[in-house]
Amino acid sequence: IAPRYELFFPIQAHHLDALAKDILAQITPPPGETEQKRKLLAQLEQLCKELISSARLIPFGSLVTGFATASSDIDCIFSPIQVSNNRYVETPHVIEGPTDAEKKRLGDNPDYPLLLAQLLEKNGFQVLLLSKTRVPIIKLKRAASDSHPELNCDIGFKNSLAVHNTALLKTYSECDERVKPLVLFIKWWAKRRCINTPYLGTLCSYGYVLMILHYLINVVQPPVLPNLQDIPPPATTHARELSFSEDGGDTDYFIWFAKNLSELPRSKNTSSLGELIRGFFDYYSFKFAWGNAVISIRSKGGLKTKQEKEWTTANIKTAGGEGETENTFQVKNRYLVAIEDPFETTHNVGRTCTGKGLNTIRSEFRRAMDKIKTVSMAQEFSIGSGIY
Ligand code: 3AT
Ligand code: MG
Repeated sequence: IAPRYELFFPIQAHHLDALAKDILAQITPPPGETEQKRKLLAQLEQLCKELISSARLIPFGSLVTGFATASSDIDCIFSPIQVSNNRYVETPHVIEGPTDAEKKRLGDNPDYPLLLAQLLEKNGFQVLLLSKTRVPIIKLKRAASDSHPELNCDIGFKNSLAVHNTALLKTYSECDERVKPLVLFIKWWAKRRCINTPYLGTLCSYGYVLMILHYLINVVQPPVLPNLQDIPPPATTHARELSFSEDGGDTDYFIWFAKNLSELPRSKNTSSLGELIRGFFDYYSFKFAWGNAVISIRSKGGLKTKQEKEWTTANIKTAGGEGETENTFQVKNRYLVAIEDPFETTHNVGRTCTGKGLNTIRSEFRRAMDKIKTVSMAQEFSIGSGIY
């Protein structure tokens, strides 16, 4: 079957290209939507200033990277207050914190997320405050009306690394015009096939983006993307651009990546979007070693092994209560899907995937490959079908 299968490839890619472009036209947010989301964020920021006059909402995620689909939420971080060791403290390096008068009005160690949640609720937003998460999150919703569109927004109280990984993703997207459509298409497919729900055992959007970047940097030949983290920083680079350490934390994250794209050579790869989509599905269906490999886009070659990273079983320690011994739980699921965060290298972005989730993801990849083969042949005979 193999040679025949290869023979069909140009036809498959051609049809897939047309299909992907058709879908992209439907899922790309209408013109002005990003602007509208930014306006909404500015309005929300204005409300936050009622709490602290210097308050800012710093966006990250798909609103900044450009990987937003029409249904994407707005992700942002509240500044200048963040949570640190269960206390609310001023974010380091922020020039303006609460004024003395504001501190006096708010009292000692105020519960900022709660105060902000109350303020937003008073202003007509549907508010859900998640305070049991590692860092509190306010989930905001507002239904569409004549005067405003629907709003879905998450406000976090600490996640400064997300601002850096967002900048990395945005820079990769600016390296080559095929990155964004490929990401949007795969995100659309993953959402539609229900394998993009971390809390139900599958992978987050960010994980899929890292899988795509690994494919474009290390797998497809010639590469579509350079490894921006593998380019040495110029000697004049400021220490602030090299490493970042969270307030209260003792880890330094190496956050450097090349940003001056005009100095990098253009990719020699001339593949169409359809060819890249097919190659992506093919790689994760048949070639990627799910059981043993760790995706590490910051490393040369893009892969590590689970043994090398000691990502086999995780031991979770819980402090025992008074008079009790400490308990250690072995968590086997933690590294089933292993995707190293490009900056926080101890963090597995794929940790949300359960055994069942992994099986579903893998069979969805193979299903997509099957459909790609069938749809190409079907379209040849004008039967019509889709990979969805
Ligand atoms: P959507 O368009 O909202 O689906 P997105 O790119 O905004 O896609 P998310 O809302 O899932 O993705 O996440 C927003 C950002 O938060 C992306 C990344 O900078 C950070 N992030 C998300 N999940 C993780 C994770 N598991 N580990 C580290 N950073 C993460
Ligand atoms: Mg988002």
